[in-house]
Amino acid sequence: MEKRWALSDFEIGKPLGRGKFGHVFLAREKKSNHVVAIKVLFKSQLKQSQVEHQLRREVEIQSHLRHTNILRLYGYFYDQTRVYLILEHAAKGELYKELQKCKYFGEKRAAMYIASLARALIYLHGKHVIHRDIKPENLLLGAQGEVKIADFGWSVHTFNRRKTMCGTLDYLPPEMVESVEHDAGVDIWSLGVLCYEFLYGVPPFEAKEHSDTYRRSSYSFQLLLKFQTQTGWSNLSYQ
Ligand code: N15
Repeated sequence: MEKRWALSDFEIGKPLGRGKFGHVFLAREKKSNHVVAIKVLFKSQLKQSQVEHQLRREVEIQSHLRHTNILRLYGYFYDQTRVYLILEHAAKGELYKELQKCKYFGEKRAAMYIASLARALIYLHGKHVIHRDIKPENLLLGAQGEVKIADFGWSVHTFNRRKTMCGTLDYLPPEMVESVEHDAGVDIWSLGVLCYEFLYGVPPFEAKEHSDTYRRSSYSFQLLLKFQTQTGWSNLSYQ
C-alpha cells in the first residue's frame, strides 16, 4: 500500500525557486526528518493552460524512474486548490547558476557531468523515455555535486507511440521501427551541445537571431548525417 500524503506531514521551509506553474519549497517530512523539495501547483492555472493531462503523464513517467542522476519524484497529493509534488532535494542547487558563476567548467568537471548524464540517458532510453529538453536550466546538483536531470516537461514515453503505430509498422523503414535509437538521438544531440557549453560557457550555435542559430545548427546536423553515411555510424540518428 502506498502512503497517502498530506500537507500536515511536512514542515515547510524557505522557497527554493519558482517556475511557470508554481513555487518550490524546502520541506521536511515530520516522521522521518527526511528533507525534500515540495513543488506547489495551482489547479486553476493548470486548468487554464490545459496542462493537467501533461502533468499526469509527467508524474506517471517520473515516479517510475530510479537513477542517481535523475531527480526522484517521491509522491504527490492535492487539496481543493493545489497539487503538491514531493521531489528530491538537490542540496547544491541549480547547475546553470554554477555555470554562470564559473563562466565555464574545467575538462574534468565537464567530463564528470557528461558521463553522468550519458548514464542517465542510457537508463531513460532503455525505458523508452526520451527527455527532449536537456539543457543547463533543467539540471540540479546533489550534495556530492552529482548532476541530476530535474524537469520532464517535454519528455515522451515512446512505447505509447510505438503501440499506436503498430498497424502501419510494415511500411516503416527499420530506423523508424527501432524508434528507441531513432528518437533518442535528440537527447544525444543535446548532450553534445551541453558538452560544448560546459567547456566554453556558451552554446555552440548561439546567435542574436533565432534564424541564425537554426541555420548554424542545421549545417552541423548536415555534417553529422554526411559523416554517418560515410562511416556507417548511424545507429544514433537524430529525428
Ligand atoms: C510533473 C512532475 C513529475 C515534474 C517534476 N519535476 C518538476 O517539477 C521539475 N522541477 C523540479 N520543478 C522544480 C524542481 C526543483 C526541484 C527545483 C529546485 C529544487 C528541486 N529540488 N531541489 C531543488 C533545489 N535545491 C536547491 C539548493 C540551493 C538553491 C536552490 C535549490 N533548489
